[in-house]
Amino acid sequence: MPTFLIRNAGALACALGSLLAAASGATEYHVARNGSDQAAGTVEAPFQSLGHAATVLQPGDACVVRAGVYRETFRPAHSGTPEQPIVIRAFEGERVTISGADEVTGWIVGEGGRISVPLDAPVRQVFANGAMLHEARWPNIAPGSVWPEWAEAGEGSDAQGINASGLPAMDLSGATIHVLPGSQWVTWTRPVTGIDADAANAKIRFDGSWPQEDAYRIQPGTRYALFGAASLLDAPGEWHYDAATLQLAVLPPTGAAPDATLFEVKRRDLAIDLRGRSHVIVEGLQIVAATVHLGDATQCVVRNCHLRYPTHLTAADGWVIPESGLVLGGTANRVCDSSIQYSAGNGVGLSGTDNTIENCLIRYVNYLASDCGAIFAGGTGHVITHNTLSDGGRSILLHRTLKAGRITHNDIFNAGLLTTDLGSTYCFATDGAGTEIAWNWVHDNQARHVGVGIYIDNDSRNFIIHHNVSWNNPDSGIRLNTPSHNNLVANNTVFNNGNSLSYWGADNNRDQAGCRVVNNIFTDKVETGDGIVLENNLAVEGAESLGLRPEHLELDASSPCIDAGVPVDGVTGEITGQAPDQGAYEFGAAPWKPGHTWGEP
Ligand SMILES: [Ca+2]
Ligand SMILES: [Ca+2]
Repeated sequence: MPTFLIRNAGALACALGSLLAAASGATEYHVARNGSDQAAGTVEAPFQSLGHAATVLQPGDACVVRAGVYRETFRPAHSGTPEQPIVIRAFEGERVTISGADEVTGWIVGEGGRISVPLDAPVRQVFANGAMLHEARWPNIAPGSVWPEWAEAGEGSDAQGINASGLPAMDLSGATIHVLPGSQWVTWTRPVTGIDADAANAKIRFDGSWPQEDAYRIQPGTRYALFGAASLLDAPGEWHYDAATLQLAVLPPTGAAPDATLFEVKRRDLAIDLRGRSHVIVEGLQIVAATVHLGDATQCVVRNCHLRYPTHLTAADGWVIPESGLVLGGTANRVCDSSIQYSAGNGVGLSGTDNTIENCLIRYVNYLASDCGAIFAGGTGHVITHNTLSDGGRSILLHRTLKAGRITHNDIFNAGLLTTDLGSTYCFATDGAGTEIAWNWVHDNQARHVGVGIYIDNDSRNFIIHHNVSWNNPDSGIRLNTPSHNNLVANNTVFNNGNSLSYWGADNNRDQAGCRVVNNIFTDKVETGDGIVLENNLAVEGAESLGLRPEHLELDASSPCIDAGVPVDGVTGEITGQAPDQGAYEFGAAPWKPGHTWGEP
């Protein structure tokens, strides 16, 4: 089976990188917090900084980092070679953190438990004991959450302002408004220009000059939040930076005594900078408040690394996709056995050619509520396999411009935590050029409106969608919005959704020419257009009669789906019994399971 080979090729390359490095290491340099950059860099006399090690590493060398927090960016001066990669890794069994944040001390305790400190440079993100605090805002966010809370615009709200009920009278100087208008697809931010206190309700003034068509119109009920004004600092765990007085003020989280709390402020975007580098292996590092950049990199590997808060953003601009998360561009790079959590935008921004994301856990993404996801994929030929991808403000795996990709064995859930009309996987007007979406679990889309499992939106073509299980998606398990051409939907198990298979097209476009739907199990409504071939599907109402439930996706011995399928070129793998079965699991074969394999970070 081709997928099996490719999956193992990926794992092999991840492991091979380590072996090569271990075998070839021309020189092994050590770095420790208590070292010296004037030392020899040996285990007995280590360097102190990653920056210094980065200047001396030659092909085949390794940088072995001892326990501690390193507040700097590692950018190797040289590339490795295929036979002699450069390696940076944690010393065996030690916890090494590269942080984009700097420690802040010298707090002055003021009224009401508020503490403050003078800081010259503007502040973007603040942490207390490693957890993000929130820029002073309204409505307040629950402690421990990254998801914005919203207020709803009152009657009379429009592009020039929002009528606010429930907003205490306050000075909003310096505030920004974050708005989720119209159909609640994406958000915009704008500076607040004033507050009109004479109105029956306070009217928050700003320039809402994005297109005010239906989908984006500010109207009664539009969701919004305010942040960035000193007057909004009223809840434990909030902060405000005053650019005039150059003071950072914090209301410490409940129970966080200022003397016993580590406060940090983000100061660097990158922890590991491999832009334009080749054959560098990064292994076993904790990375916080900064990210890893592999733009234009070649055959680099990031393995067993755990990123938290890779990107923080506060400016939203509709459908604009900010560069965010781990940036994976270039050619034949691999990110494996790693985690990425708490990104304002993407978990991974994927571009370039033939890159791999494998056995990763990527979640808590897009709290900015833009069009970002756990993975935002463009480029060609990437392999996205055996990942757990969950908890996003909008779609989870976006493949808007990905061609000839392989999206296999991923567990994808909890899309739509902030916005509407989206897919756990999503593309629009995309030629997949044979992109395969297979052996994934796609479930529990949380969107309040049009929450879809596998969403192939209007004018998309040349996708092969097979052996997926799609359930608990309130709109549809699979959508082929029209026009939809040459898409193959085979051997999927689609149950407990609003519809099993559906479509929508502008002006009632029904064109699904060249699409084929075969060997699927559908337990809900199936709606198709013109030119599509439905063949040999089992369409029955109700999942219970088939024994399907999330904890038991395989067929029962009595299932009518056993041996009820027909062979499909390029899709049917090894079979048991007389013929392929319908649905995603072949009765009697070892059951497949998607997602990462290594547990919690
Ligand atoms: Ca507040
Ligand atoms: Ca069979």
